Amino acid sequence: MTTQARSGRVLVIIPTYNELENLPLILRRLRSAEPSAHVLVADDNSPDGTGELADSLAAADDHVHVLHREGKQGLGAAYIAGFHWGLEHGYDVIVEMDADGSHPPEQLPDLLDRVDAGADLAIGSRYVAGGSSVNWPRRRRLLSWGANVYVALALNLHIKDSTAGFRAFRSTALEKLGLDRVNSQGYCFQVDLTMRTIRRGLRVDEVPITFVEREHGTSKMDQAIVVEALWRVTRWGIRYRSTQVVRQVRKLGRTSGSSRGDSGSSSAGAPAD
Ligand SMILES: Nc1nc2c(ncn2[C@@H]2O[C@H](COP(=O)(O)OP(=O)(O)O)[C@@H](O)[C@H]2O)c(=O)[nH]1
Ligand SMILES: [Mg+2]
Repeated sequence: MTTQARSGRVLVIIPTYNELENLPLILRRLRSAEPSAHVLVADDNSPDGTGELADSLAAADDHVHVLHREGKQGLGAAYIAGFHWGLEHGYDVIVEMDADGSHPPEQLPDLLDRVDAGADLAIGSRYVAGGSSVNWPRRRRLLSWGANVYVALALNLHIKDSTAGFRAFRSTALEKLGLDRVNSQGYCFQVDLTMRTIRRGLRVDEVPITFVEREHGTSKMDQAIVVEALWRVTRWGIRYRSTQVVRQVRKLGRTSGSSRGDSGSSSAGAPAD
């Protein structure tokens, strides 16, 4: 594990909504685990004053920046705004990390090492050998497991933890994903970006991490987030499977040497947007 000699400038985006107790703790850990990395706190006008606290922490540390957003618009929207900020400011690697300590900053160097070794996206995974989750309620474990099984069946991504939110993107990869067309608001945002990265033929590596349930504050996961994930993944799955069928039919048409001049047209082959 190294924290030196990164091949580029690193920005860690931390989205926050009511994370007053957690923010100073996570920033301290992050700054010591990867001292050269910069941090962008993307706060959605948290009623508990997390945004103001972020401002005062940023005033005392030139590696910390704050993006204030008008109101709660979901994790996906906060990350998209953060990605644009990071790309505009010339960072080479952009990281997603929760504020609540579930993503141990001490394991960030492992993700960055993998990007340095050539990955376009390094995912901190609970479900590869060596990965785990600690203190997670049974209900959340089941939800996470079910979501990953459903995504695997619907989208065929060959990723063990496609919903994971601790991840490092190479900026050149992010620029290819069509960020302006990402509409996922809640946590299916993670699946959306995993799918886009894979469908564009980019390299995705999974790195084992230990996910630790938060000790302070409360989760923002709610039923609407689960419903959004379900309908979006189902829609992507139907589109992916129908594209496959059309491709297969075309292939069969070609190999059977048909001379009937197949004039049918279809939209098969379009990348998942
Ligand atoms: N800016 C912003 N951050 C959010 C929003 N929803 C969740 N977050 C942050 O995203 C991270 C993960 O959320 P959390 O509630 O811990 O989700 P859980 O781990 O799935 O229970 C935390 O840092 C939250 O503060 C949102 O709508 N806007
Ligand atoms: Mg959490």
